[in-house]
Amino acid sequence: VEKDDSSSKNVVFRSKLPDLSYIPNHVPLHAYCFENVSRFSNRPCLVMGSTGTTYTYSQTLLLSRKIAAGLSTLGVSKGDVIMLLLQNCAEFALTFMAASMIGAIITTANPFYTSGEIFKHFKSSNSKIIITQSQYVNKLVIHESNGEEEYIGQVITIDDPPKKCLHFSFLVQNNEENIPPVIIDPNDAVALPFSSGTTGLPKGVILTHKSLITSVAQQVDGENPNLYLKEDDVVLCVLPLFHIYSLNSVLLCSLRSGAAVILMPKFEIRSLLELIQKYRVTVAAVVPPLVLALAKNPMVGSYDLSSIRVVLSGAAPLGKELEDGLRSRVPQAIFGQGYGMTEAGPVLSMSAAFAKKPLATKSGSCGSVVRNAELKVIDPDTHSSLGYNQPGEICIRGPQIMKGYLNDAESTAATIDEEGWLHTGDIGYVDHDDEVFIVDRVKELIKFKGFQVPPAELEALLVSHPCIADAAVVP
Ligand code: 4UV
Repeated sequence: VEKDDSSSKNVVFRSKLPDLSYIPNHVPLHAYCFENVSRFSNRPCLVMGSTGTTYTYSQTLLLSRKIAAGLSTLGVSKGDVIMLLLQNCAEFALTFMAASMIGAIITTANPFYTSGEIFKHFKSSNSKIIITQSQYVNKLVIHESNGEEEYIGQVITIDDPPKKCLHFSFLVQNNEENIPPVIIDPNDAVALPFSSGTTGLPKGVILTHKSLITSVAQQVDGENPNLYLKEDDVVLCVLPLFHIYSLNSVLLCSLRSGAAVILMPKFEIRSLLELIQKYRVTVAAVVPPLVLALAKNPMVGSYDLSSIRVVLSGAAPLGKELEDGLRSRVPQAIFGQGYGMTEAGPVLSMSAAFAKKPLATKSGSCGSVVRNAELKVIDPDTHSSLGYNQPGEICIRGPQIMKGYLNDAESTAATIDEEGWLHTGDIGYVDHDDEVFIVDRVKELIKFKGFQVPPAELEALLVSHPCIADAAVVP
Protein backbone atom coordinates (compact mmCIF):
# COMPACT_ATOMS: atom_id res chain seq x y z
CA VAL A 1 0.00 0.00 0.00
CA GLU A 2 1.23 3.48 -0.76
CA LYS A 3 0.11 7.08 -0.83
CA ASP A 4 -0.86 8.27 -4.26
CA ASP A 5 1.27 11.21 -5.46
CA SER A 6 -1.48 13.01 -7.35
CA SER A 7 -3.86 13.19 -4.43
CA SER A 8 -2.37 12.18 -1.11
CA LYS A 9 -5.81 11.30 0.21
CA ASN A 10 -5.83 8.07 -1.80
CA VAL A 11 -4.71 4.79 -0.28
CA VAL A 12 -3.49 2.79 -3.26
CA PHE A 13 -3.05 -0.99 -3.18
CA ARG A 14 -0.45 -2.58 -5.41
CA SER A 15 0.49 -6.10 -6.43
CA LYS A 16 2.43 -8.26 -4.02
CA LEU A 17 4.61 -9.23 -6.98
CA PRO A 18 7.16 -6.72 -8.30
CA ASP A 19 6.00 -4.58 -11.23
CA LEU A 20 7.15 -5.41 -14.74
CA SER A 21 9.88 -3.01 -15.82
CA TYR A 22 8.67 -3.20 -19.42
CA ILE A 23 5.41 -3.96 -21.18
CA PRO A 24 5.62 -3.97 -25.00
CA ASN A 25 2.23 -2.32 -25.37
CA HIS A 26 3.25 -0.09 -28.27
CA VAL A 27 2.95 -2.93 -30.83
CA PRO A 28 -0.27 -4.44 -32.25
CA LEU A 29 -1.84 -7.29 -30.29
CA HIS A 30 -1.02 -10.06 -32.80
CA ALA A 31 2.63 -9.02 -32.88
CA TYR A 32 2.76 -9.25 -29.10
CA CYS A 33 0.96 -12.61 -28.93
CA PHE A 34 3.08 -14.16 -31.66
CA GLU A 35 6.32 -12.49 -30.60
CA ASN A 36 7.95 -15.70 -29.33
CA VAL A 37 6.44 -18.09 -31.88
CA SER A 38 9.80 -19.17 -33.31
CA ARG A 39 10.62 -20.70 -29.93
CA PHE A 40 7.65 -23.08 -30.13
CA SER A 41 6.59 -23.05 -33.78
CA ASN A 42 6.03 -26.81 -34.03
CA ARG A 43 4.22 -27.18 -30.74
CA PRO A 44 0.43 -27.53 -30.66
CA CYS A 45 -1.42 -24.23 -30.39
CA LEU A 46 -5.12 -24.79 -31.14
CA VAL A 47 -6.60 -28.24 -30.57
CA MET A 48 -10.23 -29.02 -31.38
CA GLY A 49 -11.12 -31.28 -28.48
CA SER A 50 -13.95 -33.05 -30.29
CA THR A 51 -12.04 -34.03 -33.43
CA GLY A 52 -8.41 -33.79 -32.38
CA THR A 53 -7.69 -31.41 -35.25
CA THR A 54 -4.55 -29.56 -34.22
CA TYR A 55 -2.87 -26.42 -35.49
CA THR A 56 0.72 -25.85 -34.46
CA TYR A 57 1.92 -22.36 -33.62
CA SER A 58 3.42 -21.85 -37.08
CA GLN A 59 0.19 -23.06 -38.72
CA THR A 60 -1.86 -20.79 -36.48
CA LEU A 61 0.24 -17.80 -37.45
CA LEU A 62 0.14 -18.68 -41.15
CA LEU A 63 -3.63 -19.26 -41.19
CA SER A 64 -4.24 -16.02 -39.32
CA ARG A 65 -2.26 -14.18 -41.97
CA LYS A 66 -4.16 -15.85 -44.80
CA ILE A 67 -7.45 -14.93 -43.16
CA ALA A 68 -6.23 -11.36 -42.67
CA ALA A 69 -5.58 -11.18 -46.42
CA GLY A 70 -8.98 -12.79 -47.07
CA LEU A 71 -10.81 -10.30 -44.90
CA SER A 72 -9.25 -7.43 -46.79
CA THR A 73 -10.31 -8.90 -50.14
CA LEU A 74 -13.84 -8.78 -48.72
CA GLY A 75 -13.34 -5.08 -48.13
CA VAL A 76 -12.68 -5.20 -44.42
CA SER A 77 -10.18 -2.52 -43.51
CA LYS A 78 -8.83 -0.69 -40.51
CA GLY A 79 -11.50 0.25 -37.97
CA ASP A 80 -14.14 -2.08 -39.43
CA VAL A 81 -16.01 -4.34 -37.04
CA ILE A 82 -16.48 -8.08 -37.54
CA MET A 83 -18.98 -9.96 -35.43
CA LEU A 84 -18.14 -13.47 -34.26
CA LEU A 85 -21.21 -15.54 -33.38
CA LEU A 86 -19.41 -18.79 -32.63
CA GLN A 87 -19.00 -21.57 -30.17
CA ASN A 88 -15.37 -22.18 -29.23
CA CYS A 89 -13.46 -23.24 -32.34
CA ALA A 90 -10.13 -22.66 -34.06
CA GLU A 91 -11.75 -20.22 -36.50
CA PHE A 92 -12.60 -17.93 -33.57
CA ALA A 93 -8.96 -17.63 -32.53
CA LEU A 94 -7.66 -17.38 -36.09
CA THR A 95 -10.10 -14.64 -37.06
CA PHE A 96 -9.35 -12.69 -33.90
CA MET A 97 -5.64 -12.62 -34.70
CA ALA A 98 -6.37 -11.92 -38.38
CA ALA A 99 -8.51 -8.91 -37.49
CA SER A 100 -5.69 -7.52 -35.37
CA MET A 101 -3.33 -7.81 -38.35
CA ILE A 102 -5.43 -5.50 -40.51
CA GLY A 103 -6.46 -3.13 -37.73
CA ALA A 104 -10.04 -4.44 -37.69
CA ILE A 105 -12.11 -4.98 -34.55
CA ILE A 106 -13.80 -8.14 -33.31
CA THR A 107 -17.10 -7.92 -31.49
CA THR A 108 -18.24 -11.13 -29.82
CA ALA A 109 -21.80 -12.33 -29.41
CA ASN A 110 -23.33 -15.28 -27.60
CA PRO A 111 -24.73 -17.85 -30.07
CA PHE A 112 -27.64 -18.37 -27.67
CA TYR A 113 -28.77 -14.79 -28.21
CA THR A 114 -32.15 -14.33 -29.80
CA SER A 115 -32.38 -12.81 -33.21
CA GLY A 116 -33.44 -9.50 -31.67
CA GLU A 117 -30.44 -9.41 -29.37
CA ILE A 118 -28.08 -10.17 -32.23
CA PHE A 119 -29.62 -7.44 -34.39
CA LYS A 120 -29.22 -4.87 -31.63
CA HIS A 121 -25.63 -5.91 -31.03
CA PHE A 122 -24.82 -5.97 -34.74
CA LYS A 123 -26.25 -2.48 -35.26
CA SER A 124 -24.83 -0.78 -32.21
CA SER A 125 -21.37 -2.24 -32.88
CA ASN A 126 -21.68 -1.10 -36.50
CA SER A 127 -20.52 -4.53 -37.66
CA LYS A 128 -19.87 -5.18 -41.33
CA ILE A 129 -19.75 -8.94 -41.51
CA ILE A 130 -20.63 -11.82 -39.30
CA ILE A 131 -18.82 -15.13 -38.93
CA THR A 132 -20.95 -17.91 -37.56
CA GLN A 133 -22.15 -21.53 -37.84
CA SER A 134 -24.90 -22.53 -40.26
CA GLN A 135 -27.15 -23.53 -37.34
CA TYR A 136 -27.37 -19.86 -36.25
CA VAL A 137 -27.92 -18.32 -39.68
CA ASN A 138 -31.71 -18.38 -39.27
CA LYS A 139 -31.27 -15.78 -36.51
CA LEU A 140 -29.70 -13.40 -39.02
CA VAL A 141 -32.55 -13.21 -41.52
CA ILE A 142 -34.06 -9.75 -41.99
CA HIS A 143 -36.81 -10.86 -44.35
CA GLU A 144 -37.47 -13.17 -47.22
CA SER A 145 -38.09 -11.87 -50.70
CA ASN A 146 -39.05 -14.19 -53.57
CA GLY A 147 -38.32 -17.12 -51.33
CA GLU A 148 -34.76 -15.87 -50.86
CA GLU A 149 -33.38 -14.90 -47.51
CA GLU A 150 -31.91 -11.47 -46.88
CA TYR A 151 -29.37 -11.28 -44.07
CA ILE A 152 -28.41 -8.53 -41.69
CA GLY A 153 -24.97 -8.30 -43.34
CA GLN A 154 -22.41 -10.42 -45.14
CA VAL A 155 -22.54 -13.86 -43.50
CA ILE A 156 -19.65 -16.32 -43.44
CA THR A 157 -20.08 -19.78 -41.98
CA ILE A 158 -17.35 -22.10 -40.77
CA ASP A 159 -19.40 -25.11 -41.93
CA ASP A 160 -21.60 -25.72 -45.02
CA PRO A 161 -22.92 -22.30 -45.96
CA PRO A 162 -26.62 -21.76 -46.67
CA LYS A 163 -27.48 -19.86 -49.86
CA LYS A 164 -25.98 -16.34 -50.10
CA CYS A 165 -23.50 -17.09 -47.32
CA LEU A 166 -19.78 -17.52 -47.88
CA HIS A 167 -17.74 -20.43 -46.61
CA PHE A 168 -14.86 -19.69 -44.26
CA SER A 169 -12.47 -21.37 -46.71
CA PHE A 170 -12.93 -18.29 -48.88
CA LEU A 171 -10.88 -16.41 -46.29
CA VAL A 172 -8.27 -19.12 -45.79
CA GLN A 173 -7.43 -19.61 -49.48
CA ASN A 174 -5.71 -16.24 -49.76
CA ASN A 175 -2.02 -15.55 -50.13
CA GLU A 176 -0.63 -14.44 -46.78
CA GLU A 177 1.66 -11.99 -48.56
CA ASN A 178 -1.38 -9.94 -49.55
CA ILE A 179 -2.05 -8.34 -46.19
CA PRO A 180 -2.29 -4.64 -46.94
CA PRO A 181 0.12 -2.43 -45.01
CA VAL A 182 -1.62 -0.73 -42.12
CA ILE A 183 -0.51 1.54 -39.33
CA ILE A 184 -1.96 0.51 -36.00
CA ASP A 185 -1.90 2.88 -33.06
CA PRO A 186 -1.71 1.29 -29.58
CA ASN A 187 -4.91 3.15 -28.72
CA ASP A 188 -6.85 1.68 -31.65
CA ALA A 189 -9.63 -0.72 -30.73
CA VAL A 190 -9.09 -4.43 -31.38
CA ALA A 191 -11.92 -6.01 -29.37
CA LEU A 192 -15.45 -4.84 -28.68
CA PRO A 193 -17.10 -7.13 -26.16
CA PHE A 194 -20.47 -6.02 -24.80
CA SER A 195 -21.21 -5.36 -21.16
CA SER A 196 -23.89 -3.50 -19.27
CA GLY A 197 -21.31 -2.26 -16.76
CA THR A 198 -22.77 -0.75 -13.63
CA THR A 199 -26.09 0.29 -15.14
CA GLY A 200 -28.40 0.12 -18.14
CA LEU A 201 -28.25 -1.90 -21.33
CA PRO A 202 -25.27 -3.73 -22.87
CA LYS A 203 -22.72 -1.36 -24.37
CA GLY A 204 -19.70 -1.91 -26.60
CA VAL A 205 -16.54 -1.93 -24.47
CA ILE A 206 -13.59 -0.57 -26.43
CA LEU A 207 -10.51 -2.63 -25.65
CA THR A 208 -7.44 -1.42 -27.47
CA HIS A 209 -4.28 -3.20 -28.52
CA LYS A 210 -2.61 -1.49 -25.60
CA SER A 211 -5.24 -2.55 -23.06
CA LEU A 212 -5.20 -6.22 -24.02
CA ILE A 213 -1.41 -6.44 -24.29
CA THR A 214 -1.08 -4.79 -20.90
CA SER A 215 -3.60 -7.15 -19.34
CA VAL A 216 -1.95 -10.26 -20.78
CA ALA A 217 1.49 -9.01 -19.74
CA GLN A 218 0.22 -8.32 -16.22
CA GLN A 219 -0.74 -11.98 -16.05
CA VAL A 220 1.94 -13.95 -17.87
CA ASP A 221 5.01 -11.78 -18.55
CA GLY A 222 8.20 -11.17 -16.59
CA GLU A 223 10.52 -13.14 -14.34
CA ASN A 224 7.82 -13.98 -11.84
CA PRO A 225 4.56 -14.04 -13.80
CA ASN A 226 1.33 -13.86 -11.81
CA LEU A 227 -0.07 -16.70 -13.93
CA TYR A 228 2.86 -18.92 -14.83
CA LEU A 229 2.14 -20.63 -18.16
CA LYS A 230 4.75 -22.70 -19.97
CA GLU A 231 5.11 -24.17 -23.46
CA ASP A 232 4.28 -27.63 -22.19
CA ASP A 233 1.07 -26.47 -20.54
CA VAL A 234 -2.25 -27.73 -21.86
CA VAL A 235 -4.93 -25.15 -21.17
CA LEU A 236 -8.61 -26.02 -21.10
CA CYS A 237 -10.81 -23.68 -23.12
CA VAL A 238 -14.35 -24.67 -22.19
CA LEU A 239 -15.48 -21.20 -21.14
CA PRO A 240 -16.87 -19.37 -24.15
CA LEU A 241 -14.40 -17.23 -26.05
CA PHE A 242 -17.10 -14.64 -26.63
CA HIS A 243 -16.70 -13.71 -22.96
CA ILE A 244 -13.64 -11.69 -22.09
CA TYR A 245 -12.46 -14.07 -19.35
CA SER A 246 -11.80 -16.91 -21.77
CA LEU A 247 -10.69 -14.66 -24.62
CA ASN A 248 -8.07 -12.95 -22.50
CA SER A 249 -6.93 -15.30 -19.74
CA VAL A 250 -7.25 -18.53 -21.72
CA LEU A 251 -6.63 -17.74 -25.40
CA LEU A 252 -4.41 -14.65 -25.44
CA CYS A 253 -2.38 -15.67 -22.38
CA SER A 254 -1.79 -19.13 -23.86
CA LEU A 255 -0.75 -17.74 -27.25
CA ARG A 256 1.75 -15.42 -25.60
CA SER A 257 3.18 -18.29 -23.54
CA GLY A 258 3.23 -21.04 -26.15
CA ALA A 259 0.78 -23.30 -24.32
CA ALA A 260 -1.69 -25.59 -26.14
CA VAL A 261 -5.36 -24.56 -26.04
CA ILE A 262 -7.92 -27.39 -25.94
CA LEU A 263 -11.10 -25.98 -27.45
CA MET A 264 -14.46 -27.31 -26.33
CA PRO A 265 -17.54 -25.98 -28.13
CA LYS A 266 -19.76 -26.31 -25.09
CA PHE A 267 -19.75 -27.59 -21.56
CA GLU A 268 -20.80 -31.17 -21.07
CA ILE A 269 -19.42 -32.94 -18.02
CA ARG A 270 -18.52 -36.31 -19.58
CA SER A 271 -16.69 -34.92 -22.59
CA LEU A 272 -14.98 -32.39 -20.37
CA LEU A 273 -13.61 -35.14 -18.14
CA GLU A 274 -12.64 -37.22 -21.17
CA LEU A 275 -10.73 -34.31 -22.65
CA ILE A 276 -8.92 -33.53 -19.41
CA GLN A 277 -7.82 -37.15 -19.19
CA LYS A 278 -6.98 -37.57 -22.88
CA TYR A 279 -4.99 -34.36 -23.37
CA ARG A 280 -3.55 -34.28 -19.84
CA VAL A 281 -4.88 -30.78 -19.24
CA THR A 282 -2.64 -28.87 -16.83
CA VAL A 283 -4.47 -25.56 -16.46
CA ALA A 284 -8.25 -25.24 -16.12
CA ALA A 285 -10.02 -21.90 -16.20
CA VAL A 286 -13.50 -22.35 -14.77
CA VAL A 287 -16.51 -20.52 -13.35
CA PRO A 288 -18.38 -21.41 -10.15
CA PRO A 289 -21.07 -23.58 -11.84
CA LEU A 290 -18.25 -25.67 -13.33
CA VAL A 291 -16.55 -25.88 -9.96
CA LEU A 292 -19.86 -27.21 -8.69
CA ALA A 293 -19.94 -29.91 -11.36
CA LEU A 294 -16.34 -30.91 -10.70
CA ALA A 295 -16.85 -30.93 -6.93
CA LYS A 296 -20.16 -32.79 -6.84
CA ASN A 297 -20.65 -34.91 -9.96
CA PRO A 298 -20.04 -38.60 -9.12
CA MET A 299 -18.66 -39.21 -12.63
CA VAL A 300 -15.56 -37.22 -11.72
CA GLY A 301 -14.21 -40.09 -9.62
CA SER A 302 -13.88 -42.35 -12.67
CA TYR A 303 -11.47 -40.07 -14.55
CA ASP A 304 -7.80 -39.33 -14.14
CA LEU A 305 -7.48 -35.62 -13.39
CA SER A 306 -3.98 -35.87 -11.97
CA SER A 307 -2.46 -33.76 -14.76
CA ILE A 308 -4.19 -30.59 -13.55
CA ARG A 309 -1.77 -28.29 -11.75
CA VAL A 310 -3.78 -25.04 -11.77
CA VAL A 311 -7.50 -24.33 -11.41
CA LEU A 312 -8.52 -20.70 -11.87
CA SER A 313 -12.08 -19.71 -11.02
CA GLY A 314 -13.54 -16.34 -11.87
CA ALA A 315 -16.47 -14.29 -13.20
CA ALA A 316 -18.71 -14.85 -10.15
CA PRO A 317 -18.41 -15.36 -6.40
CA LEU A 318 -17.32 -18.79 -5.24
CA GLY A 319 -18.49 -20.23 -1.90
CA LYS A 320 -16.05 -21.82 0.50
CA GLU A 321 -17.79 -25.25 0.50
CA LEU A 322 -17.44 -25.46 -3.28
CA GLU A 323 -13.82 -24.47 -3.12
CA ASP A 324 -13.16 -27.15 -0.49
CA GLY A 325 -15.13 -29.68 -2.53
CA LEU A 326 -13.03 -29.02 -5.59
CA ARG A 327 -9.77 -29.14 -3.64
CA SER A 328 -10.63 -32.65 -2.47
CA ARG A 329 -11.23 -33.76 -6.09
CA VAL A 330 -7.96 -32.34 -7.47
CA PRO A 331 -5.75 -32.27 -4.38
CA GLN A 332 -2.53 -31.85 -6.37
CA ALA A 333 -3.71 -28.65 -8.08
CA ILE A 334 -3.20 -25.09 -6.98
CA PHE A 335 -6.62 -23.51 -6.68
CA GLY A 336 -7.28 -19.77 -6.78
CA GLN A 337 -9.51 -17.05 -8.13
CA GLY A 338 -9.25 -14.25 -10.59
CA TYR A 339 -11.46 -11.20 -10.47
CA GLY A 340 -12.29 -9.52 -13.72
CA MET A 341 -14.68 -7.11 -15.35
CA THR A 342 -14.97 -6.61 -19.11
CA GLU A 343 -14.36 -2.85 -18.76
CA ALA A 344 -11.25 -3.40 -16.60
CA GLY A 345 -9.41 -5.01 -19.49
CA PRO A 346 -10.51 -7.43 -17.80
CA VAL A 347 -8.34 -8.71 -14.94
CA LEU A 348 -8.18 -6.69 -11.71
CA SER A 349 -6.72 -9.29 -9.41
CA MET A 350 -5.46 -12.84 -9.53
CA SER A 351 -4.23 -15.39 -7.05
CA ALA A 352 -0.47 -15.10 -6.48
CA ALA A 353 -0.50 -18.85 -5.84
CA PHE A 354 -0.32 -19.24 -9.65
CA ALA A 355 2.94 -17.27 -9.80
CA LYS A 356 6.23 -18.81 -10.85
CA LYS A 357 7.36 -18.20 -7.29
CA PRO A 358 4.00 -18.79 -5.65
CA LEU A 359 2.81 -16.97 -2.57
CA ALA A 360 0.51 -18.37 0.08
CA THR A 361 -3.11 -17.26 -0.36
CA LYS A 362 -6.30 -17.50 1.62
CA SER A 363 -9.46 -19.33 0.80
CA GLY A 364 -12.12 -16.99 -0.59
CA SER A 365 -9.64 -14.39 -1.80
CA CYS A 366 -9.65 -13.13 -5.38
CA GLY A 367 -5.88 -12.78 -5.30
CA SER A 368 -3.96 -9.55 -5.21
CA VAL A 369 -4.19 -6.69 -7.70
CA VAL A 370 -2.30 -7.36 -10.93
CA ARG A 371 1.13 -5.82 -11.47
CA ASN A 372 1.58 -2.35 -12.98
CA ALA A 373 -1.88 -1.30 -11.83
CA GLU A 374 -3.40 0.57 -8.92
CA LEU A 375 -6.43 -0.47 -6.92
CA LYS A 376 -8.31 1.55 -4.37
CA VAL A 377 -11.40 1.03 -2.27
CA ILE A 378 -13.74 3.96 -1.79
CA ASP A 379 -16.65 4.72 0.48
CA PRO A 380 -19.66 4.45 -1.88
CA ASP A 381 -21.27 7.55 -0.35
CA THR A 382 -18.42 9.94 0.40
CA HIS A 383 -15.97 8.54 -2.21
CA SER A 384 -13.19 8.85 0.33
CA SER A 385 -10.45 6.28 -0.02
CA LEU A 386 -10.48 3.45 2.53
CA GLY A 387 -7.63 1.46 4.11
CA TYR A 388 -7.09 -2.20 4.90
CA ASN A 389 -10.09 -4.37 5.78
CA GLN A 390 -12.66 -1.65 5.10
CA PRO A 391 -15.23 -2.71 2.49
CA GLY A 392 -16.11 -0.21 -0.21
CA GLU A 393 -16.35 0.14 -3.97
CA ILE A 394 -13.33 -1.27 -5.80
CA CYS A 395 -11.69 1.04 -8.34
CA ILE A 396 -8.85 0.19 -10.69
CA ARG A 397 -6.41 2.30 -12.70
CA GLY A 398 -3.81 1.37 -15.31
CA PRO A 399 -3.13 1.10 -19.05
CA GLN A 400 -5.18 -2.11 -19.26
CA ILE A 401 -8.62 -0.59 -18.66
CA MET A 402 -11.04 0.10 -21.52
CA LYS A 403 -10.79 3.20 -23.62
CA GLY A 404 -14.50 3.76 -23.01
CA TYR A 405 -17.92 2.65 -24.18
CA LEU A 406 -18.60 2.89 -27.91
CA ASN A 407 -20.56 6.03 -28.77
CA ASP A 408 -21.54 6.58 -25.16
CA ALA A 409 -19.57 9.40 -23.57
CA GLU A 410 -22.05 9.69 -20.73
CA SER A 411 -21.73 6.09 -19.54
CA THR A 412 -17.97 6.29 -20.03
CA ALA A 413 -17.74 9.38 -17.82
CA ALA A 414 -19.92 7.69 -15.22
CA THR A 415 -17.53 4.71 -15.10
CA ILE A 416 -14.04 6.20 -15.52
CA ASP A 417 -13.52 9.34 -13.43
CA GLU A 418 -11.33 12.32 -14.27
CA GLU A 419 -8.34 10.81 -12.49
CA GLY A 420 -8.57 7.67 -14.64
CA TRP A 421 -10.10 5.39 -11.99
CA LEU A 422 -12.56 2.83 -13.28
CA HIS A 423 -15.40 2.28 -10.81
CA THR A 424 -16.42 -1.38 -10.76
CA GLY A 425 -19.69 -1.34 -8.82
CA ASP A 426 -18.27 -4.20 -6.75
CA ILE A 427 -17.94 -3.99 -3.00
CA GLY A 428 -14.83 -5.52 -1.54
CA TYR A 429 -11.87 -4.97 0.72
CA VAL A 430 -8.14 -5.61 0.79
CA ASP A 431 -6.81 -7.45 3.82
CA HIS A 432 -3.48 -6.94 5.58
CA ASP A 433 -1.85 -9.48 3.27
CA ASP A 434 -2.93 -7.41 0.24
CA GLU A 435 -5.54 -9.96 -0.80
CA VAL A 436 -8.75 -8.75 -2.44
CA PHE A 437 -12.11 -10.06 -1.20
CA ILE A 438 -15.39 -9.30 -2.99
CA VAL A 439 -18.35 -9.17 -0.65
CA ASP A 440 -21.19 -7.53 -2.56
CA ARG A 441 -22.24 -5.73 -5.72
CA VAL A 442 -23.80 -2.25 -5.80
CA LYS A 443 -24.39 -2.21 -9.55
CA GLU A 444 -27.58 -3.44 -11.19
CA LEU A 445 -25.95 -6.43 -12.83
CA ILE A 446 -27.25 -9.95 -12.25
CA LYS A 447 -24.93 -12.84 -13.05
CA PHE A 448 -26.19 -16.22 -14.16
CA LYS A 449 -23.51 -18.89 -14.50
CA GLY A 450 -20.95 -16.11 -14.89
CA PHE A 451 -22.94 -14.52 -17.74
CA GLN A 452 -24.29 -11.01 -17.50
CA VAL A 453 -28.00 -10.45 -17.15
CA PRO A 454 -28.66 -6.72 -17.27
CA PRO A 455 -31.92 -5.99 -15.40
CA ALA A 456 -32.58 -3.06 -17.75
CA GLU A 457 -32.80 -5.50 -20.65
CA LEU A 458 -35.38 -7.66 -18.90
CA GLU A 459 -37.32 -4.60 -17.81
CA ALA A 460 -37.45 -3.34 -21.39
CA LEU A 461 -38.68 -6.72 -22.54
CA LEU A 462 -41.33 -6.89 -19.82
CA VAL A 463 -42.75 -3.43 -20.49
CA SER A 464 -42.99 -4.24 -24.19
CA HIS A 465 -45.89 -6.50 -23.18
CA PRO A 466 -49.21 -4.62 -23.58
CA CYS A 467 -50.47 -5.71 -20.16
CA ILE A 468 -47.38 -4.55 -18.25
CA ALA A 469 -47.29 -0.88 -17.26
CA ASP A 470 -43.90 -0.88 -15.55
CA ALA A 471 -41.32 -3.36 -14.27
CA ALA A 472 -38.28 -3.49 -12.02
CA VAL A 473 -35.99 -6.51 -12.01
CA VAL A 474 -33.75 -7.23 -9.05
CA PRO A 475 -31.37 -10.13 -8.38
O1 4UV B 1 -17.87 -8.03 -17.18
P1 4UV B 1 -17.97 -9.39 -16.63
O2 4UV B 1 -18.82 -10.40 -17.30
O3 4UV B 1 -16.47 -9.89 -16.56
C1 4UV B 1 -16.01 -10.99 -15.91
C2 4UV B 1 -14.58 -11.29 -16.08
C3 4UV B 1 -13.99 -12.26 -15.31
C4 4UV B 1 -12.62 -12.68 -15.39
C5 4UV B 1 -11.79 -12.29 -16.38
C6 4UV B 1 -10.47 -12.73 -16.44
C7 4UV B 1 -9.95 -13.57 -15.46
O4 4UV B 1 -8.76 -13.99 -15.48
C8 4UV B 1 -10.81 -13.99 -14.44
O5 4UV B 1 -10.35 -14.77 -13.59
C9 4UV B 1 -12.13 -13.52 -14.42
O6 4UV B 1 -16.74 -11.70 -15.25
O7 4UV B 1 -18.49 -9.33 -15.14
C10 4UV B 1 -17.84 -8.50 -14.20
C11 4UV B 1 -18.42 -8.72 -12.83
O8 4UV B 1 -18.42 -10.12 -12.47
C12 4UV B 1 -18.22 -10.24 -11.06
C13 4UV B 1 -18.03 -8.82 -10.53
O9 4UV B 1 -19.27 -8.32 -10.09
C14 4UV B 1 -17.56 -8.09 -11.75
O10 4UV B 1 -17.75 -6.69 -11.72
N1 4UV B 1 -17.02 -11.05 -10.80
C15 4UV B 1 -16.01 -11.32 -11.65
N2 4UV B 1 -15.09 -12.09 -11.07
C16 4UV B 1 -15.52 -12.32 -9.80
C17 4UV B 1 -16.74 -11.64 -9.63
C18 4UV B 1 -15.00 -13.06 -8.69
N3 4UV B 1 -13.88 -13.77 -8.77
N4 4UV B 1 -15.72 -13.05 -7.54
C19 4UV B 1 -16.87 -12.35 -7.46
N5 4UV B 1 -17.40 -11.65 -8.47
